[in-house]
Amino acid sequence: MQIAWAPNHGITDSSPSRNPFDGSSGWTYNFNPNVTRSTQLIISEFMADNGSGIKDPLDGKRVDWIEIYNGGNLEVNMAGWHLTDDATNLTKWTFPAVVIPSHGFLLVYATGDNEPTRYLHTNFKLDTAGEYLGLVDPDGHISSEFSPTFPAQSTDVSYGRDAVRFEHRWLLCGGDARQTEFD
Ligand SMILES: [Ca+2]
Ligand SMILES: [Ca+2]
Repeated sequence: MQIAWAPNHGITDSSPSRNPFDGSSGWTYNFNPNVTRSTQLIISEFMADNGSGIKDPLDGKRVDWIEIYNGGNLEVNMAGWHLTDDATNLTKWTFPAVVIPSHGFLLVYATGDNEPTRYLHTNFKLDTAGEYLGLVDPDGHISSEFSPTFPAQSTDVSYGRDAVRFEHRWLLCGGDARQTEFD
């Protein structure tokens, strides 16, 4: 593994003189790959009442869907991450090994099927009346959630966060979710 530091990293030690980190052998560091991923993945958008939007590629039905956004600078392998609609069961559905690139999106179909083939299908659906929705990392930490519930949803209007400002917003039409396929 190679590690590099930005020229203007601003890292210092904790002494009063704040000696700048130079990467030389006089320093030690610990690399924790879990620090960034747990805070940079969000549920960016979802659809709980799909009347005329994205179709399930397996059977052509219009289904609930959830979009995940990786706001970090590293790709994330989702193996072992979870999505859940139950705050008392944070490991309800587990992702297979699928990679989301840095600043990439992944679309998950919330069909209740847990379809194990080509596309991602959760074992739960989204309640139009509103319910809990969470994204949980392999260590059980909540990375993104709508708590205690997301608000009641309208047909063909998706709900989500601005991927830059992380604010909740209603997203008209909803059909612009970035559809992602994987093999
Ligand atoms: Ca639904
Ligand atoms: Ca549900």
